[in-house]
Amino acid sequence: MTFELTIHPEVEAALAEGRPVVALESTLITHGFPAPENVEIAAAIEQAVREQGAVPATIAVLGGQITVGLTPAQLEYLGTSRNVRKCSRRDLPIVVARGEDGATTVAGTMIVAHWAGIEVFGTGGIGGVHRGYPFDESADLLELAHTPVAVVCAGAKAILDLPLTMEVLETHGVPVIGYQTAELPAFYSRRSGLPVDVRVDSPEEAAVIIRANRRLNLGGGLLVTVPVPAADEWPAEEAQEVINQAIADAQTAGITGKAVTPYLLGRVSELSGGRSKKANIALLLNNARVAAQISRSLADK
Ligand code: PSU
Ligand code: MN
Repeated sequence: MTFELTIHPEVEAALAEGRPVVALESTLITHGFPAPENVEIAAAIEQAVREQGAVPATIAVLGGQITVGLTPAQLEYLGTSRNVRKCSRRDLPIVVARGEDGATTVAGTMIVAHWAGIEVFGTGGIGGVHRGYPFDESADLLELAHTPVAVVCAGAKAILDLPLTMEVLETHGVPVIGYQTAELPAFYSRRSGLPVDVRVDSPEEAAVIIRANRRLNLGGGLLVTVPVPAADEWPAEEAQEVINQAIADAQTAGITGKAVTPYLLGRVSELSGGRSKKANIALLLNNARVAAQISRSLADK
């Protein structure tokens, strides 16, 4: 299987030596933020991983080649190119067959990270069940059911139906771990009112559960949910109005399928005058740091 992968030498060396590696997704670069700041944000996320003593492995498909760990030039290319397919599980064979560029979602990144032997993946928020459209359920949730990677995130995006998302995670047997919280974070804001399955207070405590998941060979992933730092929080009461407006605009504009999430995130960013973006960037950097700390705990056995 691994014959399809191109692994950056630095990532390959770290994996071979059992040193900590953190997988990072690329959809947030191509579909989450506009150029050129997307490239700066991606570089800052990689830097945050490095500062905590782990090696970042940003995952994407370049010219049909599944790539683990990008060079700065590849990151720049991806962030500024206009023809990059948002790549979830179902898109992987298409981009590989056609030699296209693809930016991996949470689901796509989990698959490739697992192939490469990376156990920890840091991102912003996972996809989930869309509000008012309970059949629009992100493939991220199914991937969490099937692929043993720990996804460090700030919960599911607040544009989603969080209670239904939690129900689906429960159905699929995905443990939801609260990192220094007993409540599921709501992406831009710290609280959702929904309880997580277990609270941990340190990277070591998270690593113990990830190791148990590996030992039990349950086959699925885990979610480690980290609240946005308090200083950068966009309180739920304020966010709600903007989110409702963005959802209404998506309906009016007739946005469907995989375009829904990028549209909503972009619209929320516009309507909030940058308020959502500040929280989004802060939580991405914070999650990258926590993911790196957990991968370090996992590495020292
Ligand atoms: N969170 C962000 N920005 C993003 C995403 C999440 O802050 O761009 C992306 C992730 O890649 C996630 C995807 O996997 O949105 C979910 O898309 P969908 O709802 O179509 O499954
Ligand atoms: Mn969808």
